[in-house]
Formats: sequence, structure tokens, C-alpha cells
Amino acid sequence: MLAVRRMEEKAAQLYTQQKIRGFLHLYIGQEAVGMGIEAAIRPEDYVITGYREHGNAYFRGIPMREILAELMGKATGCSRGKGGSMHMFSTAKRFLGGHGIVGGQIGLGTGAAFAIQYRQEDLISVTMFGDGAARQGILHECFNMAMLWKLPVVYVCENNQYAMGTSVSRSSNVTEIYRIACAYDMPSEPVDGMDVRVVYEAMKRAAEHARSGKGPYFLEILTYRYRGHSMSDPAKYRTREEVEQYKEKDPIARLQSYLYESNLATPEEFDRIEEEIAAEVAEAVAFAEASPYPSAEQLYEDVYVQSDYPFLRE
Ligand SMILES: Cc1ncc(C[n+]2csc(CCOP(=O)(O)OP(=O)(O)O)c2C)c(N)n1
Ligand SMILES: [Mg+2]
Repeated sequence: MLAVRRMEEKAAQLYTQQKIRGFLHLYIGQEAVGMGIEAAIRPEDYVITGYREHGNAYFRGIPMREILAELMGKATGCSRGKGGSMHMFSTAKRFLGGHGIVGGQIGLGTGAAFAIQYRQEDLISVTMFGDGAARQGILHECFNMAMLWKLPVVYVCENNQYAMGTSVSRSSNVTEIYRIACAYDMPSEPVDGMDVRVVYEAMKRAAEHARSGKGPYFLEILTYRYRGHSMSDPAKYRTREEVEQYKEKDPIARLQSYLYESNLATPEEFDRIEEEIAAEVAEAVAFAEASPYPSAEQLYEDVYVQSDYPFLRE
């Protein structure tokens, strides 16, 4: 969680230096969601999410240097410098992206779950999306089919309270998003996303359910993004007090206190972790800066796949 936070703080800096261009949606504040989920699943399972995905990419095991290189549009990036912030992807790490179409990944993740079932694999598809995406029509078609066919999918709504500048209560009268699943008899629950241990426990339950052939499970994970929607967000739709209130529940600080209180870690160990991460970030930035941009010819590569079922057949 700390590595992702420091990586993104660096990314914000690189953005102001115009070394990163285009969109940049930071995950700062939400780290416990991605981390708790990753800790509760297997590396072979599939994860798919929206465009706020630098953290998920890192948790899946994509090296920080490849993430920063991708952000800078370099050929050594995990999407060869042609995806950028919103389109990170790794076949090897079973990370299916990184998607800019709000809610589009709900269909893709449900499709991955269908493939798993069709091929009789012992895997699950973790399909993540935002509170804004939860209002897209595709969610209902997917929930219906996934329940009908008992697909091995865990749907995760990361409710960070806003879709760009629109609060949850401005977009629907049903503000408890987990209740949407009730219409399909899909088990669901709200989860405190500011506590990584709570996320982990909930995801364990959900993953076990989906893996055992009982069908989908829906978690609404309540979280908060400290930064604007993207780098160009004046954030006029919320108060400074509201942001401060959430920062007091910071997931990293919370875990840190728990570890100290339970005598599981010392401040010295934390200092060492900070130092290691600082070195990791510095190395990743140096690597990305020294890397070349893709060549003009490479513009035409990776546009269409060469063989069928590329990510499922690796
Ligand atoms: C289909 C579609 N409609 C609109 C947009 C513009 N858009 C980009 S992000 C966003 C808000 C989505 O909010 P949410 O799902 O809560 O995710 P968060 O940004 O909070 O992680 C919108 C409307 C888009 N990218 N795709
Ligand atoms: Mg949101």
C-alpha cells in the first residue's frame, strides 16, 4: 500500500513536470481495497478494473518500473507505452486492464468468468468498477446472466462516493449500492474499505463462494479518493473538511497503528520499508526516463490480436 502511495505521489509530480501527459487518475486513499483483494485471491485468478488502476497493476505483480514507464509513454511500459495511465495490462499477471469506458469492464469480467466455467478451471474473475459505473445498464445484464449461470465472478464496487463531481446521492435514490444485487438474489454486503484487514476477510468469503461453484458475489467497498478525479479537477463539489475527515481514517496509518499495538512491527521496520520504497521509486523513475518512446512503426502493432483467445490461451 505504501509503495503504491509513494509511486503515485511521484506520478503526480512527474505530471506537473509534463513528463506524464494525458489522463492520470490517482488511487491515493483507496489502496486498502486493491491490496485486501489481492491478498485474498490467487495469482492465477483474473482481475479487471477501470482506469484508476495503477495500484491494481502493482498489486498483481507488474514491476513499478513498467508502470512508471507506461505512464510516461515509454516502450518498456507494461502496455509498450501505448496504453498510458488508463490501459495497463499484463497477460502473464492475469491483469485484464485498465479500461476507460466506464462500466465496460463489467461485461469483459463477466465474459472472463464465463470462459473459466466453460473451460472448467478452478479460478475466479474479480470484476471491479466504481460507484458511477454501477449505474450503467450493462451491470444489470451481467448480474442477471452471472446469477443464471452461476459464473465464478466476484463483483467489487469501489464506492469512493463520487463519479467525477457527482456524488452517489445525486445519481440514484438507492445509495446503498450493495442492495442492487438483491434484485438478482445475489449475495452482497457493504465493506469498510479504509481497513485492509476488513477488505481481506470480506474478499476471502466472496472468493470462496465464487470458487466453490455457488455463483457470483457482490461487495460494495466503501472508500474515498483524497485527490481529484483526475489531475485537472478543481474539486469544488466537496469540502476540505470532508477530505480531512477521511484522511483521519487513512488505511496505511490504520494498519501501522494496528501493527504497532499488536507488536507485529516496530517503527524502525517501518522506516526501513519507507527507505526501500524510496529506492524502488527512484530506480523506477530512472528506468522510465532512460527508456525510449515506441517507434513510429510500433504504432501499428498490438492493435488487433494475431491469434484467437489470446489472454486465455497463454
Ligand atoms: C461510458 C462512459 N461514460 C462517461 C465517461 C466519462 N467518465 C470518465 S470517469 C467517469 C466517472 C466514473 O466514476 P466511478 O465509476 O465512480 O469511478 P471513479 O472515478 O470514482 O473511480 C465518467 C463519467 C466514460 N469514460 N465512459
Ligand atoms: Mg467513484
